This record gives sequence, C-alpha cells and structure tokens, in this order.
Amino acid sequence: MSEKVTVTSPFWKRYRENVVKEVIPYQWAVINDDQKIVVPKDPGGNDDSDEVSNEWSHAVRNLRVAAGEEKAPFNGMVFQDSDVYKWLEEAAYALAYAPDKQLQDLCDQVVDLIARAQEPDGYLDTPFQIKSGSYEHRERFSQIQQSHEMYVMGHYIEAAVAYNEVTGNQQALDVAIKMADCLNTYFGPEEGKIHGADGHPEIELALSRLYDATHEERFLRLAKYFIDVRGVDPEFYDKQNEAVGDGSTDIFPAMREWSHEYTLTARPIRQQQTAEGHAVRVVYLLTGIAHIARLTGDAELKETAERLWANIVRRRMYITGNIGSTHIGEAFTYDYDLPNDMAYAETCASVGLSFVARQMLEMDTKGEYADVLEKQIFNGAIAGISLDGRHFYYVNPQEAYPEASEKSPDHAHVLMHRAEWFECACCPANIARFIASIDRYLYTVHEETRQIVAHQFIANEAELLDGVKVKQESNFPWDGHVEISVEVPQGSKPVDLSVRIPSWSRSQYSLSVNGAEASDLPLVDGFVTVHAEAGRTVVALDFDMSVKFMRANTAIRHDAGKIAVTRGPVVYCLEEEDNPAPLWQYQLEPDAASKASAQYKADELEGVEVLTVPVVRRTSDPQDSPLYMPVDEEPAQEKTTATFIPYYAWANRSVGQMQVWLDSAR
Ligand code: FUB
Ligand code: ZN
Repeated sequence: MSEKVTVTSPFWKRYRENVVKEVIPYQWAVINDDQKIVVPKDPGGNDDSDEVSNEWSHAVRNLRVAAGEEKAPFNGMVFQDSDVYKWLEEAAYALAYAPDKQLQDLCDQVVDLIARAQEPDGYLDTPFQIKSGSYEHRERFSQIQQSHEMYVMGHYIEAAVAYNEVTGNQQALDVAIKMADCLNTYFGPEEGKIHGADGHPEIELALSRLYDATHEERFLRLAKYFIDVRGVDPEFYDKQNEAVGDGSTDIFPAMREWSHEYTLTARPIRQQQTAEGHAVRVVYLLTGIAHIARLTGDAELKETAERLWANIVRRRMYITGNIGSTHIGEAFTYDYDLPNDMAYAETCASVGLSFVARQMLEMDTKGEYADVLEKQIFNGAIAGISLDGRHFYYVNPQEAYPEASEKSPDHAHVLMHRAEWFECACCPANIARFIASIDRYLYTVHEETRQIVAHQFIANEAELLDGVKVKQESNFPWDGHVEISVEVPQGSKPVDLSVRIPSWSRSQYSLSVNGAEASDLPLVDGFVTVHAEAGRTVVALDFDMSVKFMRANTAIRHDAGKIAVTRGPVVYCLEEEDNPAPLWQYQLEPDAASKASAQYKADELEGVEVLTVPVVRRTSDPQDSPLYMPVDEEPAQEKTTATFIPYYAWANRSVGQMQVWLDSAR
C-alpha cells in the first residue's frame, strides 16, 4: 500500500490508541499465558472437548511445542494458532501509526518462533504437528471440512503480508511464501493433488493478498483454484469424512451432518444464488471472490460477488450491519429472517463484511458498499469490543434481557456483558485488527484514472497518489460538517475526488467547492465527483444530522410495527441503565423524531452524543393480573422521554435490558 493515511478523528483516535495501550498488551498476555482467562460457555456450542482449557490459551505455547522447544499437549480449538496470527497482524497495523521498538522486537521474536515451528516443507498447523490426544492419528489435509488447516495458514499469511509491509521483516514473508508453496504441492487441478477447498474459507483472500505483495502468479492461481473447486464435487467433504472413519474421532462431529447448501458446496460457487450457511465463512469467501475477480478481470466471478453481496445486505442484514440470524451453525437462515433477541451477529462476520465492502469498492465506486462499511465502522463491528478494550462480544444481539439469557436455552448465546475472552477466540483479535487498520478503509485510489474515492468520513491526513495530499476535518459521527481539502502539487496532473453522499443524508445535504455552492453536482451511484486541478481544492459538506425514525421492510416480521432511532450513521438503542425497565413498554410516536434532541456528553461512554427522545410508556399490569384480558382494559400510558445511546456503546456500564427496535405508538 503506497498510501499513507493518518487518522486524526477524535472518535477513531481513541479507539486506535486504546488498541495500542490496552488491547495489544492484554491480548498478548492472554495468548502467551501471562494472564488466566475466564471464558463463558461457547456460543457456537464447540466447547465439549477436554483439549480446550477454559483457563489458559496456550496459543503461543503450542508454537513452542511444535518447534520442539517445550513438551506439552496441544491445547485449544483446532484453529488456536490463528489467535497468534491475528494478534501479529493487529500489532503490525498498530506499529504503522504508533512505532514501538519493544513491540516490534516482540513481534520479530514471534515471527522467529513461527519460523522455527514451520516444517521444512512449509506446513504449519500446531495440532497436526504436535499430534497429542485426539490429533495423534490425524493426517494433514485428510478432513479439510473440519481441520481449518488452510484457515489457520491463511491467517498467518495475512499477518505476514501486513508485518512485512509495515516493518520490512523478510522472514515473515518468507515463511508465508513457503507455506503457500506447501499448499501448492498438495492442492490444484493436477492429478494426484487434492481437489477440494478448506471448510472455512480464508486461504482464498490470504493468497490474493500474498499475490499483491509478491506478484507471484502461482499464488493467484492457487487462490482462484480454491474458489473454483468448491462445489465441483459436492460430495468431496463426505468422501474425505468417510475415509477417516465413522465420525467418532472427528474434530467437530456435528459437521458431518451439515448440508451441502450449508457448506457452500452444493454447486460451483459461480452458480450460487444466495448466501447460505456459516456467516463468517460466506463473507471470507466473498472477500476472496471479489479480490480475485478484480485481479483476473473475471466478469462471472464479479457477478457472483455482486449477487451474494446483494442477498446479504438487502435481505439478511440487521440495521446495525450485523449478520447471521441463528446461533445454530452460526449461520444465515433465509431472507428477511432477522430476529432481534436471538440474533447471532458474530463480530467476525461484521469484520468480514467490511472486508467484502472494501474489495467491492475497489471494483466499483458504489455508495451501497461504502454505506454498509460505514454501518460496521460506527455500529455492528465496533460493538464487538468494550470501551476499555478488554472485553469482547462474539454475539451482538439487537435486543437483550438478562433473565432470558440466564434462563432460556434459546438465549444462552446472548451474553449480557462482554467477556474477557472466549474458548473459541476468533472475535477479539479480529475486531482489534479491524480497528488498527481502519486507515486502510477510508479511500479507494485509482492510479490510472487519478481518481480518489473518499468513501468514509473519519478525519485524517493522507498522502495519496504522487504527492497528492488529502485532509479531512470533522467531528464525525457527532457533527455532520466535513471538510475535505485536496492539494495537488504544481506540475502534477489533476485528480478527480469522488465523495460519498451517505444514503441517510441523500435527500438533504449541502456541498460547496472552494466556498461556492455546488449541491447540484450530479450524484452517481451515491458519489459526487469534484475535479481538482493543481493547487488546493476544498470540498465542504454538511450532512443531515437530524434524529431519524426508521422502519424495517414489511417482510421482516420481527420488526413489524417497530421503529429504530438513528442519527447520521449511528444506530441508537435504549438501555436499562438510563431508562426504567421493562423496555418493551416504551413506544415511539412516528412523528416525534423532530422533537428529539442530541447532546454531547464528554464524560460518558468515552464521549458520546446522547439522544433524548419523547416516548409513550405503558405502565405494567399489577402483579398477578391475568395473563390475558380484553383489549379495552388497556394499561395506562404516560408521555415521557427516554435516553438513547449509540448501539456500539451498550453493555459498558451495568447489566440490563437493551433494545434497538421499539414499538410504534401507532
Ligand atoms: O471456525 C473458525 C471461527 O470460529 C469462525 O470463523 C467463527 O464463526 C467461529 O466458529
Ligand atoms: Zn468470531
């Protein structure tokens, strides 16, 4: 990446400083066993193995054992190594904006340990190297529906590309290249190789990144092979599973029962019409598909990405941007099925959808991609981390009740407070690497056409193209005034600056260029484009920051007759901490949005715009009232106000009810 973007946004600077000061040291302490963990029951139901400690991660120790430097059994989920790799990747991004010799030394040591753990032929996946316990007789790549071998290696490759790019560490990249070459010897269309793709996509996107870093065609070829081989033989996983036994020794025995639809192997992916199965797997795969479609100019693959993207964001996404409607299989279900209190909405899925959005934006300057990315940036993804940086959500409900989480098995996956860690710890480092790399999500730059696409409004100073400087100033998302200045050096060719007009402000915004009113500039796919000649061009925007009441598509039965409150890109929620329970007694009058007021509270929730909104509150029936009664025996109602806070900030104070959607009073 040749662009250099320095984030200056107060909102995002706080998050990124928190990653440096709190998250990286904390997560290192956990994976390096300097800190004991207390983990909740696994939301995906993966915690019945005695090879998973719920007190220690042992992720780094596993590497030492694989390197032959310590004796211990393998511990953790089969993909435990990826916790170390995602940590390394988040540290790499952090080093780019907060250089730190001590952290870099530690990362160098981790890379060296990884290199020592790697087999001479490039293979690296510690459970399959340590071979303790149930792994004793497992062969490499013999059960790739379940083994996550390429998922794990993909995460290493991503980390290596990032770390090499930021620090120049060549050893990191060499290990990744050796790893990818190892995969090349096992997989591919040639006879004698394995003709299947990993059960958990990730390697596709990782190899594409390795290609970007090395320009070695063989990595792109292999990435594309993994996309194209999926679903060619729908029985591929079944055959591999049967070959290793009857299932009694499987890593995830339940996976045998997964349908071909769920594993996205029912048909070649180019024929897939809808986003099925495990949400994170789908979005990781889509990221690879979009990346490879762009690199190879494959129009059919691009259409596949567009089709699946559209299915997700137009039919299967929560208003906060979260995805994944059921904890059973951590999966999508069907169009418009978006239960609020039972949502799964894994943090990794939001991070993954952000990856897809970024890749789609590389192909096309379309507002929808950037709008969805913005949803993650200010809602769905960042809800996955507490404001103190030491607690994490895996599941992100849109509605939560402590008693339901405690007593209803259906709601047991919905935690009422963010956890210190998880047995299946995929989310904590994923959200951290997203935050640490947010500077890479703000612009898309097209060198050939000299187009700079500014699709996010996070204040920053950037150097893009050949010496072209872009500066964004704003206090977004609290304030809707945004100024973007572009400085094109004298003698350089002009550039086109395309700026997104967010969907939530499209009907009302103002825009000026160098002080002259320009709100009538044509809007193309959600973007306006300003031509910037050598010198300084200033684009000033004022977005509509009024409080808006939103309704859902009538096909979403869970939200029928309900209203959600938004302001700018931020989705709000009601929390018991600010409003007496039960929250389901609060109703919104559809025309009351204009009576809502916003107030910035610097001392609350790390600085937050709080909304005071008129509501109608029904009184609760007296205790021991009958369960059912005629409607004319209406409970009394009072007009009052309620306090709304941004959804991402919920569960940072006390344990209590939370709701995004409220009943409409009419
Ligand atoms: O399987 C690896 C990761 O663990 C997935 O991406 C998450 O959904 C969790 O199941
Ligand atoms: Zn996760």
